[in-house]
Amino acid sequence: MKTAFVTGASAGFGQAICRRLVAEGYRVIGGARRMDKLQRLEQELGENFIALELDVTDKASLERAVEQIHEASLAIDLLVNNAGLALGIERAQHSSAQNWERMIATNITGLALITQRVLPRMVEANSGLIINIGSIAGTYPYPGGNVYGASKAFVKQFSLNLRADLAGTRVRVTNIEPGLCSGTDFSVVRLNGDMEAVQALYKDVDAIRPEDIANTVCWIAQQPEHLNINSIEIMPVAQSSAALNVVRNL
Ligand code: NDP
Ligand code: 8X3
Repeated sequence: MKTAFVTGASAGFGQAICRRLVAEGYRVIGGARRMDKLQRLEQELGENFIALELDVTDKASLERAVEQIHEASLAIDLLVNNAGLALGIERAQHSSAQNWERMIATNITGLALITQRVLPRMVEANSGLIINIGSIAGTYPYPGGNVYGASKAFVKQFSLNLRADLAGTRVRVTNIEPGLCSGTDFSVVRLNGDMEAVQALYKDVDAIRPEDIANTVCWIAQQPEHLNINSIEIMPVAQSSAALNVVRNL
């Protein structure tokens, strides 16, 4: 039986990915801070789901989680680095330093350190797949994207650089870059619980659903071992690029 470790398993994409991977026959370790949510998922999914308390911004929590996995002699075949968040949509000049620090700690430092702890055993086994959850915000700038988008640009480049370091091994790395997705807590967190703003964002838009991302993870994991899917960018049909902004009479 293959083992997957999914970070950010208590909501949104992470929860959908856990459900899908268990259905595909994986043993899944799901990490997040909210244990009540993970325990509910454990009740739903049964013995092939293991809830693991994890705060990727807390080095002690991260070390404890990785130790628990090693002590249980679980070799991770698939790591899904999904835990992440955006905080605020203000322009840089009006944003909060605290929000910036938390996004960097979660989306960059947390993701890099989890990878750093899991990778050596994958290399030793000469097998394994890392799927990072990036974002279209790592490629396309938009007002208010500032540090969030930059953190996802880190995920994009980190994924490519990992591939360079892993040359000569069979360990694979993919970056999934989704666009607008509804049905997760992402915008509730980003907009600080302003449900009117959340509803306005998704109004009359047929956005990506968490199950679409779970399907994508599953498809990547099913590819033959001689293939590496470097990146996948996904948008809802309803989302597309806009023209560059021009300000007149500046
Ligand atoms: P959700 O808010 O629904 O889920 C985020 C998950 O990350 C939760 O399980 C949360 O768990 C976990 N998390 C947050 N901070 C930490 C932390 N410090 N330690 C451990 N876990 C943490 O959002 P989504 O499912 O939408 O987002 C998942 C990923 O997808 C993120 O990386 C996001 O940037 C990315 N993404 C989302 C898009 C969208 O439109 N929804 C589009 C593109 C990318 P807990 O709070 O219990 O710790
Ligand atoms: C989330 C997608 O477009 O809201 O990463 O930044 S977007």
